[in-house]
Amino acid sequence: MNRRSILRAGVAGVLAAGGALALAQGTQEKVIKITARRFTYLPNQVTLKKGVATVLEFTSADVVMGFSAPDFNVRADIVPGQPARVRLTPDKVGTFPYVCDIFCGDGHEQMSGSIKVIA
Ligand SMILES: [Cu+2]
Repeated sequence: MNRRSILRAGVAGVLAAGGALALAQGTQEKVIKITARRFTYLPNQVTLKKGVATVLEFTSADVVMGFSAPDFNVRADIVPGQPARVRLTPDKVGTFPYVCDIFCGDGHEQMSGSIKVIA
């Protein structure tokens, strides 16, 4: 290998690394941010696409809340100051409820939302 080809190999290596990084960033999942506060989620309806991995990122604006979507077998504790991430790849089309499953006060029973999954 002469100097020039070593240089080329080095540049190619850097480009390949950059490409891998871009690929990693390109495959980043879709993230939907949801704020929970007594006794609502905002937004309280999210639309996902069947087969597309999505991260729901929950933040609590006040107290400890829960998130439970039994149709997809996912749940999380939402602790103030600590965003809770739930990864979900819907495998069915329809509208599915989710609820707060940690008692958060008078009104907790009404705290819910829905996940709409489109084809
Ligand atoms: Cu609650």
